[in-house]
Amino acid sequence: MQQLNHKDITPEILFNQRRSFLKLGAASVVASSTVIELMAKENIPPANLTFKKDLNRDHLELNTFKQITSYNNFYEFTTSKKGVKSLAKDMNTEAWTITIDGLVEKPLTLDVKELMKKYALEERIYRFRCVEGWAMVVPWIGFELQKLIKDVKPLKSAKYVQFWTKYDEEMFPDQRRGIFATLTYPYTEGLRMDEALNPLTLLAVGLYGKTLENQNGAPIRLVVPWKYGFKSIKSIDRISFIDKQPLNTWQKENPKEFGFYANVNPEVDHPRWSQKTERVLGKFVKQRTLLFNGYEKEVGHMYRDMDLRKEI
Ligand SMILES: Nc1nc2c(c(=O)[nH]1)N[C@H]1C(S)=C(S)[C@@H](COP(=O)(O)O)O[C@H]1N2
Ligand SMILES: [Mo]
Repeated sequence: MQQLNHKDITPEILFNQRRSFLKLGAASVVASSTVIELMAKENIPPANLTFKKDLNRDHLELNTFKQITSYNNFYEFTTSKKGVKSLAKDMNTEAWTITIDGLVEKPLTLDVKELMKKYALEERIYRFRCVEGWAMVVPWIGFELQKLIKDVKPLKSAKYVQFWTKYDEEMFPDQRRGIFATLTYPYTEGLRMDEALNPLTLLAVGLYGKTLENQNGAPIRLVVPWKYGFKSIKSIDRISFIDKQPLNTWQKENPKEFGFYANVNPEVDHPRWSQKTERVLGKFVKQRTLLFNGYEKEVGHMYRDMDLRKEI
């Protein structure tokens, strides 16, 4: 450890020292060269996570930290994508536990910080596609959900995994609105067991080398890169193993427009708009939507026997 002179102590260092996540070993941060380049250019806050880098074999072009953290869907705060960031500023995620229960041999409740020490973190550079037609590329940091699933030992009867965002009216202004709220809370999502076990399915705790910004679903959120963004539920406090397909929030809200599977598919239009193309944040020209958001090789086998036009 290098001694710090008092003159070296900037407000930034003091701020970071208060962050207990630093205990995870901020000294050794490994980032891909693509990420380091962008960090220098984009004035990205200091990295505080240790992780194995993604080699970015597909040469995906990353969206900037600013783009990813300034245009968000997080209805617990507001439906205004540009408004989430400032409303989420004071969300306190310091003491955050996550409960894993239902049809498992080893139910557990533990602090997210403990979870982050338990599983080696890795970077995953993924395409991300919202059902509304915008898309981006994000360098997430997290660990495969399957690692956690294997440790809690699901029973044979467990066929689905259901996730819940925290319910806390102090934290989330739209939850306080009661019957006038935009959605029914807590926000919930689900995956079939094979989808949950797929190596692409990530529990993300950071992006661009740093713990998640509140607006992106701190301290822990799901990332399912081949499905529309609404499946990637934010700020999770409970994961349950169940035997029946759960109703997810958007399906409950409008079953004609949103389904359980929500696989990205250019051939299946949303009732009110085409899904053939998408707009990447920061670009003016639209690009073609890819089947399973470009992850057909990794996930296509799970849907071979399904009619993707019916099982939306
Ligand atoms: N709890 C919760 N999770 C959520 C949402 C939400 O409103 N509440 N919005 C979803 C939608 S529609 C999208 S596109 C992504 C957006 O993630 P981002 O803001 O990190 O880009 O979060 C998803 N997860
Ligand atoms: Mo979305």
